[in-house]
Parts: sequence; C-alpha cells; structure tokens
Amino acid sequence: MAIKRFGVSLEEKVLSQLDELVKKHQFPNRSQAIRYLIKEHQIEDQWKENEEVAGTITLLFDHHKRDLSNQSTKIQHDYHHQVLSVQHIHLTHDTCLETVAVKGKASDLTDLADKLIGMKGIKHGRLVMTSLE
Ligand code: NI
Repeated sequence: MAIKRFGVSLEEKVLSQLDELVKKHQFPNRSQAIRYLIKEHQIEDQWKENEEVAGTITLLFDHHKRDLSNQSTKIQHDYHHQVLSVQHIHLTHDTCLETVAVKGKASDLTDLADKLIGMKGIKHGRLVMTSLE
C-alpha cells in the first residue's frame, strides 16, 4: 500500500501524550502510534454500528466447578454460526484457559461473550474486538 505523508499540527501537550504512547507501546515511531489509534477508533465504530466483525473471547475457569466446560460448550453451540474455533488449554491442575475465535455481527458476539463470561464460576473473561480487514 502506498504511503502518504501529511503534516499534523498538535499542541505541545498532545504531542508529548503521543510520544508517551509511542514509548508505552514500544511503537517504532509516531506514524505507527497514529495508525494504532485510527484502527482502534475504526474497530470501536464498527462494533457500535453492529457491523460484521471478529474477535476472541478468553475465559479462565476451574473445570471442577459447576460443570463449566459443558456449560461453555452448550452456549457456544447456540452460536455455532459465530464460533470459528475453540482452543482449550489445561493451564494448571485445576485451571482451564479457553480462547474462542469469533466472527459475526457485533451484537451477537457481545451477547455470546456476555453469556460465557457471565457463567457462575468464571475467574476471568474478556472479549477482544477486532475487525475483518
Ligand atoms: Ni482444562
């Protein structure tokens, strides 16, 4: 893709905030930081506007508790059009880490994530949103 250059005018304070972002995320330069911010914003808009998007749902749970593996599978089957793949890792003797790759309407993915993360006994869960492009 062709790269175009453009001039940006920023207040000194905003520029130093940009540089802090570059440092914090270890971006190679300011351009990469701006790219990151634009993409983040675009993804957020796509989710708000309920477009076709992609993402991953990460779940951490104790498989001894409340039959969580079966519950998780049952919920995922209700969303079989959205679930692309599931990776189940036996993290420790008791703890399982599940990552579910998903694609579909933002609202369906959010519903699915809420149901999975909301299961009783889930230690931690998070939906990471990304776009199809
Ligand atoms: Ni396991």
